[in-house]
Amino acid sequence: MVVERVQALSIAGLKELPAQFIRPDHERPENSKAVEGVSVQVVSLSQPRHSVVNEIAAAAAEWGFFLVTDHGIPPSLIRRLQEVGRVFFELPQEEKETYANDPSCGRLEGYGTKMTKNHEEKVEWIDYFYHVMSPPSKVNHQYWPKIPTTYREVTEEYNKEVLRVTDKVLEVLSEGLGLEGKALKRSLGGEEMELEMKINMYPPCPQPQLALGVEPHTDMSALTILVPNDVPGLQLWKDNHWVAADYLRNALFIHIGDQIEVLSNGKYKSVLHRSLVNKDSTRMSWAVFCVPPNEAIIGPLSELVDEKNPPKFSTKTYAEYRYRKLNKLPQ
Ligand SMILES: O=C(O)CCC(=O)C(=O)O
Repeated sequence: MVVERVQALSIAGLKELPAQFIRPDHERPENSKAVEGVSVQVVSLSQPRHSVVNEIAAAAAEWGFFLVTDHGIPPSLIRRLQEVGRVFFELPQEEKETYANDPSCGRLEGYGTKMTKNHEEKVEWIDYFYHVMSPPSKVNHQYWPKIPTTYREVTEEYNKEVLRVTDKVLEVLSEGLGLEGKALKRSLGGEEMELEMKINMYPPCPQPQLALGVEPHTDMSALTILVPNDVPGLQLWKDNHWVAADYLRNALFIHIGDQIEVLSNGKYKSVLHRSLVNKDSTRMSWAVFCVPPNEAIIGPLSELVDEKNPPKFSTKTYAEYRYRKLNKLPQ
């Protein structure tokens, strides 16, 4: 099946956006601008533990989103990660197509562009590359980019670092719920917890005021740890407004996803977010989704449920949750 890539459309020099990218009136960025003067919380991981726990727990409860600094991932590694992703997307189109995924037959890993399920649905102004990064037993290196040749080495190094930060954030979030540090990670499958890399590529768009890079959604992951390039675009839904998450060099943009919302019985919020696109610049972001294995059973943790706090969510396997979310069925 031939898929029309957004980057190829952009390079062809379109002056007007094709109809399938034009959002309905109420969704257009020109009609739903971000509120001014509100900024997201930035948490330094080098503070004393109790401050980190208090600040992260408050941000996760109020926003479902926060930035972390002083996380220990070397800035040079973040730059190399961004470089190998950028080089991949600069390859000739035919070369990128050799990595094309095929969601219709269940092959999700590789180079992709989101397709509509019917002709009414609008599409997003984005191409992406998606693959599993860990644990080793779930990794298929044959789907990873082979060019640049340093892609694997850099991504494996980043995987180690991001896993260390994920473990720390999960510990802090557990303590913020009054639980012992390992509680959330254990519920997410322990060492079987998976990290998935999605490189998002939003090329220049002729009419960015009418389009979206990704439409409003919450992540079905437990956590998403994202580093963007310096082109702004990510927005979060808070108190009935969109709020722009401004770029902060070397910070990690941490989203609470649906699985942590469920495990915490709603104490932590899964953040609704979207991304905008830009007329002249390419926006890119590197999202690492931290997800439980398919067979993990996820529901409100028993320690957080009692007569006064009945469960707000049903309990099911992650595979069942994902099937329902992808098919827009009630949970
Ligand atoms: O690019 C971004 O900032 C957001 C990406 C995103 O929400 C996603 O990949 O699910």
